[in-house]
Amino acid sequence: MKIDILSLFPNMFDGVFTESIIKRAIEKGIVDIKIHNFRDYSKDIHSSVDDTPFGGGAGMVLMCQPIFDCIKSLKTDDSIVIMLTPDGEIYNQKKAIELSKKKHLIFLCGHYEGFDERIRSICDMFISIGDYVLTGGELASMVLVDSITRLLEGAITKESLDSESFSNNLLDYPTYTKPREYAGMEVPEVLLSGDHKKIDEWRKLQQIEKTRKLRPDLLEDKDAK
Ligand code: 6GU
Repeated sequence: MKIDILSLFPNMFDGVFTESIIKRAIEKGIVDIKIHNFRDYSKDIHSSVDDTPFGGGAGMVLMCQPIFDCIKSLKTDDSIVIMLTPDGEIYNQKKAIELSKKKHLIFLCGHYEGFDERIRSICDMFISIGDYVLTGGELASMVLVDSITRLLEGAITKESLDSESFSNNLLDYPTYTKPREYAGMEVPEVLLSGDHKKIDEWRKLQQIEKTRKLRPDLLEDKDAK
């Protein structure tokens, strides 16, 4: 998969893509991530990317030209252009799975200000990562890249994906490692039994009970996946 990220603050991405699973996925050639500063596409002599809003009001508005030109230079027939914006559709695991099947994603990050409304005309999707306000779309795009990359073939083992939270609309079951007893707390007996049928049943039951207790909304929302 190819991912292009348009941002005015490319340095914000340092570290996130150079550690752990994403780092390995890049090294293995599973995902190719490039950050583009759309300021580089400004045709203005001062390299401006924003201006004051028509009609007045506070703040600045990201203008069409640099973003249109940057996206035009990257877009192919296989591309999905996604604007990260607090007024977008709320992101979830179902969306992550859907996006992990695409060939090329282009993420557009805003910062402080809004976008000129006409920029929406060249975007295919509008995504928010939750009902709170971030200073920009950068952190949101990192959340998307992380959650999508780990789903790509070869990034992590298939077993890790099968039982994890939100697959089948259920939260993950509890896990334990050595020692058997720590600070007076024991590992559930069934996990030490060696009876894998019983262990599977116990884990499934734990998933259902945990979800009912912590996230009953997931059991009702068959679409959430
Ligand atoms: Cl995608 N952008 C901003 N600025 N704030 C957000 C968001 C995105 N998602 C949640 N809050």
